Amino acid sequence: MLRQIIHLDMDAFYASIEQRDNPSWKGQPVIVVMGLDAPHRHGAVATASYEARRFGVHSAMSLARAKERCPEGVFLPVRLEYYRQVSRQILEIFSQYTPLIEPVSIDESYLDVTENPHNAEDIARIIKQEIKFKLDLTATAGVGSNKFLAKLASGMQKPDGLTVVKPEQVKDFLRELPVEKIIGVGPVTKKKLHTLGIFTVGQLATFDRIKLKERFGKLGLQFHEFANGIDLRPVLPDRTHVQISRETTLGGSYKGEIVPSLHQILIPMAEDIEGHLRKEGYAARTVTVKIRLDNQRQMTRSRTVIGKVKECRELLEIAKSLLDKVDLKGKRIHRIGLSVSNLAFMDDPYQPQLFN
Ligand code: DCP
Ligand code: MG
Repeated sequence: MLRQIIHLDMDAFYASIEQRDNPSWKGQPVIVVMGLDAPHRHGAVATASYEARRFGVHSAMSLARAKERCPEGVFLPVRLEYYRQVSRQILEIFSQYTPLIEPVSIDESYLDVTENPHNAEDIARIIKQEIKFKLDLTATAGVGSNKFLAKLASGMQKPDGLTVVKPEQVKDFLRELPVEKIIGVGPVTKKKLHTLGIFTVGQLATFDRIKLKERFGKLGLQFHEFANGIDLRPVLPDRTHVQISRETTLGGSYKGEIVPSLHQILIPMAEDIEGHLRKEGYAARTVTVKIRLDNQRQMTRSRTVIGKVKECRELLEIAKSLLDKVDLKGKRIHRIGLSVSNLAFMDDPYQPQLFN
């Protein structure tokens, strides 16, 4: 089935947030700088509002250069924690339309809306409106049948744009683009492709696959697929921040001496967590045991493993070894909790059907 993918990227993200919060800066060249408040360090531009870009100021430029180009600019320090909060608010809006959200940076995500009965263009438009209405910020969206096309589309009209690439338009859309638009084609590969007479994506698309493979190995085949608008990469929801936890209250009746019985208490929690992980197709990398004592003091012990944990038995083993490290003698235990975090796909990440 043809997929429906939306790529969303916020416009001049940090600068737009600052302009929103300080309306007197709207329409002004705002330049958000990393290291602005640390004068001994060399500041670098994190981003510039579109007004500032007209002066030639852009991300990664040195502060000194930005001041040269735009002396009248409003220079502000980065407030990363705050921007992260806004980023989470944006993800919350997305989550009303699909659970398949893959954030790729603080202001950029892929959404797979194939299962949503509405068409992707309408969803993208509504999401943009909602971001404007609720957060007073603008986003640019691209819609296509895969990630590669959706991202290219969103790059076409910025800011506040919406570009849709319909299946019948893919060929025309790609044909004249420079070959470096292909994922994985950096300056070196670009030169090599140029020596083969390949300057545009259209030329790459019709180039002999076998020759590309000889020249670039497997990557060559990948380039050829992208050039023909094929990209099978699934939208992978980021679950690394999610935690699955179970807790139980012991009411202070448990004394730490009875650690073996604490192990017993962990069993149903571990079983529960195992079931939850299996259902969602995830395994965990981090296991945490939390103990709250009578006097409200809390102890937490975690272990992150190199492999992945998914079975009750493994979970319990780690939990027990964590418990053994805590000195509970003579202490009254009020609550105990077991949780897993740092989630990853249980098997091959190329198995989106795990979600359906
Ligand atoms: N960022 C940064 N340093 C960089 C690039 C970006 O700190 N070298 C930060 C600031 C940006 C945010 O990441 O606001 C998002 O990056 P984008 O590349 O999406 O840039 P903007 O959202 O600022 O602008 P655009 O409208 O081009 O997306
Ligand atoms: Mg952006």
